[in-house]
Amino acid sequence: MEQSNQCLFVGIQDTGKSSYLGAFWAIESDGQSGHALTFNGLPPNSEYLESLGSLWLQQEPVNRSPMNSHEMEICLKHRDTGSVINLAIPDFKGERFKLILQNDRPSEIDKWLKKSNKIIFFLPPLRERVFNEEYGENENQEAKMPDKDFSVDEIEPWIQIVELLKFIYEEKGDIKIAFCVSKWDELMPKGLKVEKWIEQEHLFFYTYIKYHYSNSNVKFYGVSAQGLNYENRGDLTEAKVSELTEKGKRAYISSGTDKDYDITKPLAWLLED
Ligand SMILES: Nc1nc2c(ncn2[C@@H]2O[C@H](COP(=O)(O)OP(=O)(O)O)[C@@H](O)[C@H]2O)c(=O)[nH]1
Ligand SMILES: [Mg+2]
Repeated sequence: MEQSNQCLFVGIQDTGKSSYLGAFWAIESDGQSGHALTFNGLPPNSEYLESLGSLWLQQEPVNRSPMNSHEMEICLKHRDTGSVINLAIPDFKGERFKLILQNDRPSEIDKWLKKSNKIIFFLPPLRERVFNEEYGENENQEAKMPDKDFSVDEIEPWIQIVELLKFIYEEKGDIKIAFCVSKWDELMPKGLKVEKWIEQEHLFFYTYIKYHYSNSNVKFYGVSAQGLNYENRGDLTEAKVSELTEKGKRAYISSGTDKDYDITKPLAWLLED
């Protein structure tokens, strides 16, 4: 029997997952975009998606509000072929994935992973150096023994990412993964292909992928869900961005320097055989 398409939505904190889902909801939920995938019925309990969508429309960042977010599943359909993919979102905060890195195994991740045969994996655009600065690694800290208060947040994000990918590989082997580097609007000026950027900046991660996954199972996408950096707008005034939003030319997917306003493309690729 042919296995149905079950995709797991993966990413550590701050990799643009909620922003992508907000844009996705705002752009795709009325079914009028003409993009490759469309909702195959709207999910129940869509209040959280709804609220992420209105933040996106209002050009407001997603704050880490304590609003209850729970696991959910959305079903998408290919507009041309009619084939269907279920997207499982274990939680919106990325907390579940953190538990894996602490050698915990949240039962719902086990459950979703078992069912899944495709992965959409969000990555941050920043280099390690920037994270080091954020976490104050260069401050005058005494060497500490690991203690029971050890927090996953102290691990370099790109090490967390490799650990997470290892965990997935050990469970699922060489399956199809769409890697999505968020905030691509900030990296596009570099003029690099997304894959080239990964290779240059994150060689350890890139090598892991090349060694464990077949080329045809992996694709790299740049994603700009917001279409801009709200804190550094340049000439993208609020009015200009509203205009782009209305025209469907704000959020985009990129392979490097191009813009494809169909943000369903990574999932559409996962859906292909
Ligand atoms: N420049 C830019 N910033 C973004 C984009 N998407 C998200 N961000 C910012 O990245 C941060 C983390 O995004 P969020 O969606 O909350 O990540 P999550 O923790 O993975 O859900 C927020 O400050 C967002 O405003 C984007 O497309 N472009
Ligand atoms: Mg989030």
